[in-house]
Amino acid sequence: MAGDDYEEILKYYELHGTVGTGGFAKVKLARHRLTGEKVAIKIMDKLALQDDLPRVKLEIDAMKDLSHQHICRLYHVIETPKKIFMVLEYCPGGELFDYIISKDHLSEEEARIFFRQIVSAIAYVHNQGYAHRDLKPENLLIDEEHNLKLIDFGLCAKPKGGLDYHLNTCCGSPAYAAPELIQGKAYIGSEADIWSMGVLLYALLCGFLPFDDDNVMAVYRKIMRGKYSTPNWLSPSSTLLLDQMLQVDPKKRITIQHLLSHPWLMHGFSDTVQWQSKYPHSRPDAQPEDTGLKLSTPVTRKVASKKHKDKENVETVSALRNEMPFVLPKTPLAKSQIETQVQAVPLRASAFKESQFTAVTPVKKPDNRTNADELAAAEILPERRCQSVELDLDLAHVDSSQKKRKAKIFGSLERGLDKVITMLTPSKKKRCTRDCPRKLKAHCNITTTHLLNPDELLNEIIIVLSKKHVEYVQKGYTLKCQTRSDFGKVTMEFELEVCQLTKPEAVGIRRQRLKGDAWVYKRLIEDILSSCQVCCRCAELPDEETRGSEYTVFKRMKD
Ligand code: 6BJ
Repeated sequence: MAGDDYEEILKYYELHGTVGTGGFAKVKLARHRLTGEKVAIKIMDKLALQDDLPRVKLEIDAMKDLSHQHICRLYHVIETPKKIFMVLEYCPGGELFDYIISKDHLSEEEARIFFRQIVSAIAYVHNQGYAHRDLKPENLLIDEEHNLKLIDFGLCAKPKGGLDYHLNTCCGSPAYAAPELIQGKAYIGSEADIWSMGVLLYALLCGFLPFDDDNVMAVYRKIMRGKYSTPNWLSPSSTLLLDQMLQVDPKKRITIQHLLSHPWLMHGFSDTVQWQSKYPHSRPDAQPEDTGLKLSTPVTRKVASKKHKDKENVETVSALRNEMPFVLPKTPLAKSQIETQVQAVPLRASAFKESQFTAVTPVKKPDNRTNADELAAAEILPERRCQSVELDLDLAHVDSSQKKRKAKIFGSLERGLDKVITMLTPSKKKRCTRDCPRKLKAHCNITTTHLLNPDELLNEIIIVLSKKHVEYVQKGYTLKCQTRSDFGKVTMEFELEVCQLTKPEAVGIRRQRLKGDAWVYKRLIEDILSSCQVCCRCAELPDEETRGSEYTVFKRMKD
């Protein structure tokens, strides 16, 4: 029973809205019942995981091993017969990707602040003997203090003989992949990470990718040539640093040690990048005593199907930690030590054309939002109906004093009663129907409009979605959208929510990518927003340079 799988997690956490879905995982916001601490919970279905289960174990082991101010913390793991729950540090600022696109691109100063944090995290990761192998702005989240936290260690590698051992698995996102990796050559994980960091820095400074195309093979060809253009706003020192990172020959590429004190990273700073962990030393077996949660619960394995192995290395690593930076053995390759599994490179979805958006969506009048309407829409998309049962409403519906009270009440109750309340909570939430837009604060995921009438905007968006054959299900002022490939596979999921902004008083659109390629999503959202007639002013503004024009919708609607 699904309930059994959630029973354990619900003992400790109140679950809220979904903020991300992947192939086999979804991320929900949650709150620790006793401490009130907000967390994000990655929920994975073991059956759906199948061959990817080892990747999850790898991610858990890596996150247990890594404890750093710029790496998302793993507080708690719960395993049930069917699910794995990873309780993770809460990063309400969302993805660095969304932050970049909301600003077009970052100033050199702001990019430097973020990039120093990225270098710090990666220097630490490499020093611990790991390579991340999927560095991209979607895998960097912004926390409450506007600091970056690296996530998603599902593709990381820790070669047994140290990081100088070659790897063979081709993984990560094509646009960020190093030339040696896409050529299928054996490669050094740390060198490949430096290349991805170069692509990442380019995205921070430019707002678009250095090697991009609708066709994945063309992306690969561009990467292998290593030629890219730079917009005129880049300073010579930024261009030089990018050139040092984006060297096709990995041996000519700058190393992480050199990055720590590179003039570009030092500019305006008196210190080199501090990469050592500022957190107290690690949890030997991820017993979460020092997890940051004031009141925590032990790692729970209701049914421990397999015991974690690979404990031999952990001690050695702890002994090396912070003491022997980057001194890793340079031993020749043994065949048995080369990873042989070659993973299929995930296809980048940017080749989507409008014509590929197939299924037609139920169009509903926004001023006539009834339960019957929702059901009708859900019937057309049955999988959405299932999902909407799980998509419980977020905490914003509850005022903060109520939230605090709730946490307190839960804290003082016995376990049994606690469970009863847990079971009652969802149905109570379901009663909340929204007949006015939520009041939200301006945020990088919110586009401000000049409009004052939310219904007019909602109507307009619905018309545009239908024209573009984007499927949606309406839930009050939220449109849960998805696109599909010609084969019916869901390629992208995102939410658009018409909201009321207070300062300045205006109607806004909150957007949230749940699934799919971030850059494809960006183009689609820009297309949708610029197609809204009520915002037609945006489209009439003079074009900037070819590249820039693509990215101005967000900004123009704000101006
Ligand atoms: C991870 C995801 C960690 O408030 C929010 C907060 C989004 C936290 C957020 C706005 C919002 C509010 C309500 C409803 C919808 N986090 N925090 C994957 N791996 C490790 C950590 C995370 C994800 C997070 C995201 N959003 N949206």
